[in-house]
Formats: sequence, structure tokens, C-alpha cells
Amino acid sequence: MNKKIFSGVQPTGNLHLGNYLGAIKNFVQLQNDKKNNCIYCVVDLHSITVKQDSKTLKKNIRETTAAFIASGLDSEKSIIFNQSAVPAHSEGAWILGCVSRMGWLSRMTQFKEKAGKDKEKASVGLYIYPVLMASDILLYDATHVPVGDDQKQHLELCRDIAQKFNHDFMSPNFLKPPEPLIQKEFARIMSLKDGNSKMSKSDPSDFSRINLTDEKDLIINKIKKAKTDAMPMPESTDNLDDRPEVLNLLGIYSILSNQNINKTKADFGGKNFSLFKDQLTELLIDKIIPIGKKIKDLLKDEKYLDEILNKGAEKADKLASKKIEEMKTIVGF
Ligand code: AQP
Repeated sequence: MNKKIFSGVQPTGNLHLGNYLGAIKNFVQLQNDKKNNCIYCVVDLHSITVKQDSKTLKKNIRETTAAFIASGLDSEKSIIFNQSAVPAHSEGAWILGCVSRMGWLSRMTQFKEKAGKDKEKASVGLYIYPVLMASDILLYDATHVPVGDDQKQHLELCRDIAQKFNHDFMSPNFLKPPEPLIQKEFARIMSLKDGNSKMSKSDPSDFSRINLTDEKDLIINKIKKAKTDAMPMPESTDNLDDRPEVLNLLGIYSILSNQNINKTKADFGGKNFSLFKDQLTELLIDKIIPIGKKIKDLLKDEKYLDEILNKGAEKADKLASKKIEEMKTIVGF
């Protein structure tokens, strides 16, 4: 079956290993299957759900675009654009916001996590973030959405919103509920400092994550300081539920080396932790440094990056405008 793929990344700086392994690496694999039509979006409207500095936002939009290209996305094969350049995303979000229910949004764990204790001070935008995400996806009739495990709940909500719109406006199959594409293993890369929290751009500690633009020495240092425990490296049959940090590092090693976790456990079982950390560091340097270097090179050519986004926006706008016009007619405008 031909798949229509849509996914996005927020331009909030500090793109990290979690974004790469949980999302962007898969974007590239999907793009390279000729049967797929892929649309990848720098979701700048989503990023302003928390306060952004306008100059930094502009820089981060280019940096996210550069990270896409440096990781292997190709603007000749995929549509690459920034969300705010296509007005249908916001228009669609308003219409879908009117069919979404407060109760549904109140259950979203990401809002609870990001809003923290003081929900009253969170922006309304942060609360309705998943509705905008539904608009992004449904405007393109995307069949599949590659995301990290943290976005699974938002995808389920997107399906509910599509079905409710179709039902309320008696337009069966107009909006197409999409399927999530989530890696079976290690879909959530965890913080290097706490195996129970996800690796995240907004973690105040830079040592909690490997950024795609980290230099070699910094990567060496971060892995050296990554939290482990006093026990030896696990044997292949060991259950690691109570050793989340160790499990996370083994997972990162396994994905980067394209091998099963059991093979990784067998390779390092009972050995010294420092040997494993050295090899993990080498692997990270091998896979991440070239991407970081390319990002930095691409950032020197702002015009080139802007051109990619502009051309992508033209293509995306053609598709999205058609769908939003149909949607407006259905609503009765
Ligand atoms: N730790 C992660 N493991 C696996 N996948 C992850 N993603 C993010 N963190 C991890 C996936 O990356 C894609 C883009 O994410 P995003 O930038 O749109 O937003 P996010 O999920 O909010 O990313 P962060 O880094 O966690 O940012 P903050 O700190 O702002 O919350 C998504 O597909 C996401 O699943």
C-alpha cells in the first residue's frame, strides 16, 4: 500500500538523540521507500505554545531544517516546509477545535507534564496543541505518522477528532484517521541522568541529552557522566526493569548499531561498564558527529535553507488549501 506520511518537529533548539532516533531517522527510512509520499514539517506554530524569543525562533527554524537535511531528508523526495507558511493549518485547527471535547484534551498527559503544577499559567495554545497536530495530519490525508512513543496519545486523539468531524457533519471518510508508526523497541529515549524521564530539549541539564551538534569531547564527557549503577553489565537473560538507565544506554547502542538488544547484552554481559561506555561513545561519535558537522555547514547558507522551506510551503499549500476549502464547504461556510 502506498503510504502518505506526515510528521513534524518543533523548532525549539537543542535537537537531540531522542528526536533523531525516535523520529528523524525513521523519516529518512520512510522517504527512501519510493512507494511513500512524505511530508515533513517544522512545526513553528506548535513551538510558540511556550514562550519563544523571536530571533532565536527564526534561527531554530533554520536549524531544524538543517537537521532534517543533514540526517538524510531530501527536498526533492519529500515536502519539507514550515507550518506557519501554510495558513490552512491554523484554520483547520479552529474548525477541529470546535468538534474536540474539553474532556478529551484534559486527559492528555503531555499537557499535564508540560504545564506542571501551575496549570492556570499555561497557555491556551499548549492545551489545544493536539488539535493543531490533528489539523496538520488530517489536512494531508496522511495515512501514517512516524512519531516517538510520547506522541501516541495525541495520535489517538487525532483519530477521535477525525471520526467526530465525519460523524457530526455526516461526511463519512472525509477526514482519514491515521495510524501511528512507532518503533517497537526503544521508542522513547530517556535522559542520561534519569532513566525514568524522557530525553528532552527543555531539560535544564545539557548533560541529560546528546545534542546533534555536540562536539566529540562533549559526547565523551556526557557518556562518561551518564548515570549507571554499581552492578556489573547485565547478562542476556537479566531483566532490566529496575535498571532503567542501563536499559536506556543498551537501547541507544542497539538502535545505533542496528542490532537486537539481546545481542548487545550478550556482547557486553558481565564486562566492565567503562568498556561498554567507551564503545557506545565511539558509536555515537561515528553516527552523530557527521550529522552535527553537516548541520553547522548548512547553517552558513541561510538562503539555501529558506529556499527549501519556501518551495516546500508552495507544494504543501496546494494540497492543504484544497482540503481546507472542502472542509469549509462541509461545515457550511
Ligand atoms: N526522548 C525521545 N525519545 C524518542 N522520541 C522523541 N521525540 C522527542 N523526544 C523523544 C520525538 O521527536 C519528535 C519531535 O519532537 P518535538 O520537537 O516536536 O517535541 P517534543 O516531543 O516535545 O520534543 P522534546 O525534545 O521532548 O522537547 P520538549 O523538551 O520541548 O518537550 C516527535 O516525534 C517526538 O515523539
